[in-house]
Amino acid sequence: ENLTQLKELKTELTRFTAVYKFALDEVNTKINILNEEFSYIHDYNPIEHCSSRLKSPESILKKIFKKNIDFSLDAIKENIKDIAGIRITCSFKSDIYAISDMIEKQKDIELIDRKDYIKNPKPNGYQSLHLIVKVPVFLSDREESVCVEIQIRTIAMDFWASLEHKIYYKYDKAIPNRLANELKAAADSASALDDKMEKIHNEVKELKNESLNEQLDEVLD
Ligand code: 0O2
Repeated sequence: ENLTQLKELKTELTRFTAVYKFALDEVNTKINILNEEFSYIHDYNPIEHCSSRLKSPESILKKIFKKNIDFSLDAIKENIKDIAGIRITCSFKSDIYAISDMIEKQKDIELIDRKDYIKNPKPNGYQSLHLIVKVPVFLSDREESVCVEIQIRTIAMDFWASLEHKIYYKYDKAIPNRLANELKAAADSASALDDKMEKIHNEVKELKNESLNEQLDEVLD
């Protein structure tokens, strides 16, 4: 009986996740607008890369078992907040906060949760800013508030996270101590690299401004 119930739930889940796809489309459009507008103002793109994914019915089911959640769509909606996921990779740490502020301030976005693993990295070294937001999706006969998880990180943080993810699965989630220490050290180096790159970027910006001012003075003289 459980197996039939599980099969039915899997079919239902496929239908259920459609609304999350619409929410992803909406948030992606918002992010594209912010990126383009930012590049008009600041003369560079703060977003290097943006990708989105829908959790598959299989992964949703796995999470239900892992977290001991009820076999119902309401319980899934309430407890699994990362069915729709967007990952934004930025050039610099300051861009992460600029982008997240712009997203959080939008009138139709409700901030449900915010985890700053940049200010407070995980013990293994993981860094990223995680937002859980709710967006309204307008359907033919109703409006639904849908959760989207947004992970924002730099290229260096993303590089680290993708390697760590592979190692985690390779060792079946029990990484040998020596490797874990090396990974932590690599996360610290990635963070130092981010700081250095941002410092250089700011100096270049300053030089650009100075030379613009000089040119302006010459024209005005
Ligand atoms: P996947 O395959 O990326 O979806 P949750 O388990 O989501 O209910 P939690 O643990 O409080 O609750 O969420 P958190 O801390 O916000 O992290 C969720 C996601 O962040 C993970 O999703 C990963 O994508 C990423 N993440 C968190 N910690 C790490 C880490 O140490 N290493 C790497 N590489 N990624 C991390 P999933 O569902 O685990 O995986």
